[in-house]
Amino acid sequence: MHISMNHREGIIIRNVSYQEGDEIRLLFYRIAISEMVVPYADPFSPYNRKQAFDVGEYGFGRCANNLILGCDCVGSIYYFDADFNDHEGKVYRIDNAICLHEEDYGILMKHTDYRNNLSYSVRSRRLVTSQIVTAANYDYRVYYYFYQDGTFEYKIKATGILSTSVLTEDETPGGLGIMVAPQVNSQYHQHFFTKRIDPMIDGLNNSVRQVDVRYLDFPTGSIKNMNGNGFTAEHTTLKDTLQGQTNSNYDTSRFWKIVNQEKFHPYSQVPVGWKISSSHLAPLYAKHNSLVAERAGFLKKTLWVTPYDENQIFAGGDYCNQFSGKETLEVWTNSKVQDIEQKDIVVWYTFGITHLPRAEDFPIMPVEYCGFTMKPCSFFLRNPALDIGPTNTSINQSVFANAEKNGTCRSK
Ligand SMILES: [Cu+2]
Repeated sequence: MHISMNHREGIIIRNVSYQEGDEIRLLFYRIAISEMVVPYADPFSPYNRKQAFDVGEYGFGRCANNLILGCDCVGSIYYFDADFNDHEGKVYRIDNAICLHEEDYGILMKHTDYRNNLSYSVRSRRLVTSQIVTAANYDYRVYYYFYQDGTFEYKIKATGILSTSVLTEDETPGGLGIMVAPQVNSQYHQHFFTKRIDPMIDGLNNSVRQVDVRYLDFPTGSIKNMNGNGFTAEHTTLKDTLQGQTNSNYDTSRFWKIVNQEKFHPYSQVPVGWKISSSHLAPLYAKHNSLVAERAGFLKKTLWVTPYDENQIFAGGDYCNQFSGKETLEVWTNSKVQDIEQKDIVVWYTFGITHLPRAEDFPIMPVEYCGFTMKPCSFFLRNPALDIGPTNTSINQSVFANAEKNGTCRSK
């Protein structure tokens, strides 16, 4: 892969591929954040205008921190600096803008044979590239994780200071926030992150399949569902840009797969693919004809699939500041119905946090996590991490707390 940074999107990951023997398999052409929006819930002036666009208005690169060894990043760290231009065109440098390192992430896989109690345990090491963005009051820690089983994970860790307002002595938050200290009101709000994912799963032409889990229609007691326990997964290929606008559905455990319909897995008999899922899929609670929904119409759907267009990078429009919302992802997608099946496509995926602040978030907020994962889904022949050996103490230098003894991850 290539790692880079620009003033607006912050870290950009390009040309992600996986080498399997001599074969290099293409995965993703480009992954970056497209827009981030924080709409607040208070409908009264001046807060009705409070809706930060942290990518388009602030810039994930421009607001990047200088990362500090041992504080922001621990371990054996490689840093990248980032060079930007100021308002006069002069170059300025952010030292240590991007961090790259490996870290232990618990157990990748393990099995204990219950008959003889022999076990085999492989620890997970993940490659991390990260940055920290300070957008006024909030600090967003941004992480791209690459795991040995092929999993990609994008995680946001939000911390920093709540944006608060002062109440008079007899005023209350009125159901639109909570008091985190006497007369200090912290309003309800949401943090949305819209990722632009340009896939190339085993080639440039890809499709998106929606997966919904449903119980079988056959009634309990019928021959095809005698005890009523049956359920199945329904796969729907999204064919055009109207079908390509879709929402999460907890009732059907819905997720999406980016697939290449020209290449099938020999055992699973399904197109090779990459599954995208998140447990942080909040709907936009502002009304869909609100000011914020006009500027950020892309928040009305969890997923958008569009044909690749090199000019369509920013879901909130190229020039976001004080923008009316005329050239957003929602507007350009709805201006014309286009075919998206087995084409060079772009996937726009929104996740986020609905933040009803707690008293414990004040005066500085402990980290709140959200993000999504992409996992190979009948892409590899079998578990691609089988080539990783079992771990032992000579690798990770673990010791007993109360004795000088060595252990091994193979018991007996
Ligand atoms: Cu918040």
